[in-house]
Amino acid sequence: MKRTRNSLPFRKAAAVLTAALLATGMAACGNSDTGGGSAGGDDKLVLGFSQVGAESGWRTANTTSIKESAAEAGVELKFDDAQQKQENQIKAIRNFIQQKVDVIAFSPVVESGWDTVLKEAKDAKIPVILTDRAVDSADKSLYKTFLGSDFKKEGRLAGEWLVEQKKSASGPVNIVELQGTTGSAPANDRKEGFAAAIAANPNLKIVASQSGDFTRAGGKQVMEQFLKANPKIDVLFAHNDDMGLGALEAITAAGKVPGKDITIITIDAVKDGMQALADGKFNFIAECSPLLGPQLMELAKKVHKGEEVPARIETEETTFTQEQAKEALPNRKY
Ligand code: GYE
Repeated sequence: MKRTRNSLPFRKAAAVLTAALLATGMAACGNSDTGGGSAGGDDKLVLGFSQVGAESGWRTANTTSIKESAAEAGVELKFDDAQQKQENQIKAIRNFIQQKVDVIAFSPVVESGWDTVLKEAKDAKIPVILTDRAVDSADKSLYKTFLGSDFKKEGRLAGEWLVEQKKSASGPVNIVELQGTTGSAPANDRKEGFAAAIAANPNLKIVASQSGDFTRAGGKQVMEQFLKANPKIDVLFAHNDDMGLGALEAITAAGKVPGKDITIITIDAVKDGMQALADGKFNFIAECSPLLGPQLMELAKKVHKGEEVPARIETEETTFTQEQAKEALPNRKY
């Protein structure tokens, strides 16, 4: 049968086509109404989050906190794990921009090199929140706010405790330092805060300092080298619990008693670290909280609505001795 404009099959096909066009048109409208991110027509906030990786107990607890809080807050989370590589984070952020998410949050693996991609987000009118780690961009308009810890203070608290412990030392106290990821805000700032505090006592000397990349394997490997190269190590300052835990193996293998022959100071206070402290293997921990999820969701909602938020929001933290760790352990959340 020949199809003319007025034949029934033609009219049916045209009707179906019109309905389909209308539906896509409406979906597209819905998108632009909510800033482009809420695919599917509902008005759920879409948050793109680029995580550093899964290098430590701290990071795993941080990821859990973010995922759980997103679900509780009714936020649609697009989560990407960058495996500790800046190029992967830049790729993830570009993907989020392309997908037109409502808000982008990320924990920058290193401090430098973000201006170009942050400018792309700004041009696309997608607000950015920094969580946990800072960037060194001079242009503060490239992000809305920073949520995280005062890493310099953590380093300072660790150093001040050591100064107090060693105040009656008559000879040199040799310190080795396991730094976090090279170029990261917590490695830079913890190093600086600790060095400033121990300057109070000229007997306290850092004899070796190297990155263990915030991992247990890195901590173990670098501590082995430290032990081989330095006959007398009195103190280990590790920028996180995981590197300290890795170093424990190297110290024991070298026939030394951790917590006694070598005083061990770390940062984070995750469960495994607190257990080592309670067991007398570590001597002191400066806390760094990974539970940033709930505050991040609140901030994401606010910046999406265009509300003003403080430029910097700092987490409240404390410190633990061995006795305090024993008390705190049963109620520790991470
Ligand atoms: O201390 C460490 C993690 O950026 C505060 O990263 C975070 C640090 C944390 O790998 O364990």
